[in-house]
Amino acid sequence: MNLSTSRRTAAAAVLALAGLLAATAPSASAAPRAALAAPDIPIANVKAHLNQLQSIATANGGNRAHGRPGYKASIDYVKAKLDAAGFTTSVQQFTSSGATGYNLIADWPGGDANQVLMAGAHLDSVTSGAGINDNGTGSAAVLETALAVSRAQLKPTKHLRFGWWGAEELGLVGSKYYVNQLPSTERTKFSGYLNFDMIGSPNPGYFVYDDDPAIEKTFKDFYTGLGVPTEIETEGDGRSDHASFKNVGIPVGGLFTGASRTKSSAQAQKWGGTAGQAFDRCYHSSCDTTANINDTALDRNSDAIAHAIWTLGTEPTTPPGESTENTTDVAIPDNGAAVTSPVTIAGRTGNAPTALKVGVDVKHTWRGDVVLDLVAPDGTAYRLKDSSSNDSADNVITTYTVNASSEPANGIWKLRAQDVAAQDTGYIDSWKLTF
Ligand code: DTR
Ligand code: CA
Ligand code: ZN
Ligand code: ZN
Repeated sequence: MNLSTSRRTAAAAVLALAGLLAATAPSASAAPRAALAAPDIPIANVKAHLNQLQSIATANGGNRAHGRPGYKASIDYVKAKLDAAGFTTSVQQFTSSGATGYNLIADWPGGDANQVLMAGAHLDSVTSGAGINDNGTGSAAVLETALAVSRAQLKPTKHLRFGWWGAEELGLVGSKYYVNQLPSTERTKFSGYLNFDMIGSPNPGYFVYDDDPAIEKTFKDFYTGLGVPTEIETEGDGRSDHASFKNVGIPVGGLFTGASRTKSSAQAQKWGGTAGQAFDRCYHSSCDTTANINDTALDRNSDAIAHAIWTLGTEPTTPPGESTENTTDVAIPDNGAAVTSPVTIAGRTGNAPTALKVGVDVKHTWRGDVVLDLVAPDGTAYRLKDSSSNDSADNVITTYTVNASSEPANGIWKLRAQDVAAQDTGYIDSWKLTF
C-alpha cells in the first residue's frame, strides 16, 4: 500500500493482464471420469443360491447355525463358486461358544490396494431354521454380485473384497474377529464396507443405512432411479456386521428390508404389502425358508448392490497423498467482491482428513490486501489468511493445513479470495487439495 502509485499501478496492470489472459486457459484439472454402469443381477441366479442354502439346511438338521454342519457346508458352497470364478479366497477360523467358526474372504485381483471397497453379509442362521431371509438373502446377493464382477472381468479403480461372516447371530462374532485381526495399517485402506443383512423380507420395507453420506447417497440415487422411496434404517446401528467396521472408523453403509417391526399404514401406502404386519413374520423362526422371500425386494436390492459396487468401485479416486489441482487463473478485483476457484473431489468415501493440505499460489502485489478462505462443499468456510495493513510483500505461495474432518470428502471445494484494500491487485494462479 506504500508503494509509489506509478510502480504499483504499472505492476497491477501487468498482473491483471496476465490474469485475464490466463483465465481463458483451460483448467488442468480434468473433470473426473464417470463410473461404469452396473449389470442387472438376475434374480433367478440369486434364488438358485437360496435353494442351495435351503437344501443345505434341510440336509443338516434344519439350520445353518454357527458350530453346526450346515454352516460349514454353506461356507464350502459359496467358496467353491468364488474359486471357480477367479477370486482369491481364504477361510478364517475362530472359536465362539466352544465351537469353530468360519469367515470367508474373497478378493477380486486388481484395483488400488490402498482403496479397499468391501461388501459383506453374515452367512449363519439361527438354530431354529434355515435362515433364508436372515441371512441367505444378503449372502446370495453379495455372492451373485461377486460372480457378476467376474463375468464382466471388471477392472475397478478400487480393490474389491467380499466377505461372508460366521456367528453374527451370537453377537457379530465373525466380523468382529475379522476387523480385530486387521492391522491398523490395513484398516486405513478401507474406503468403505457395505453390509447386507435381510434384504428380501416377505413384507418388505426399503431401508438405507445413514452412516456414511457418500455410500448412503449411492443407494438412495439407485432407488430414486427406480422411483422407489426409501427410509433411513433405524433398527439400530449395533444390529449387524457393519457395526464391527464402523467401530474402527471405516465408512459403512447398507440395505435392509425389515425384521420383526410392524409395517405402518403409511409405509404400506408407499411400498405395498400389509400394514400392521411384521416386515418378516418368520424372523428367527423355522418358517424362514425359501417361501419367506419377496422376489421384487430381493431383485431390487441385488441390483442396488451391483450399482454400489460398480459406482463406488470404478469412480476415479484421489489416493492419499495425491493432489487435485485447479490451475485456471482467476482475477481478484481490486478492493472488490470475493472470487472463487473450484476443485471437485469424487470417488472418496468418508470425511475429509483432520490434516487436509491446501496449497495456494496467489500472485498479488502487497499481499496484505488479500483474504483467503477454503469453502467446503456444504458452504462451511475455513479461514486460511486474514488481511494485514503492514504485509507489503508480494504473492501468497504456501500450504495451509485445515482440520476438515467434519466435512464429507466428496463434492466441490472452493478457494475464495478477496482483495479488501484499494490499489495492488492480483489473481489466483493455482491451488490444490491433498487428502
Ligand atoms: N440383527 C440382524 C437383524 C437386524 C435387526 N435390525 C437390523 C438392522 C440392520 C441390519 C440387520 C438388522 C439379525 O438378526 O441377523
Ligand atoms: Ca435384477
Ligand atoms: Zn438374525
Ligand atoms: Zn441377520
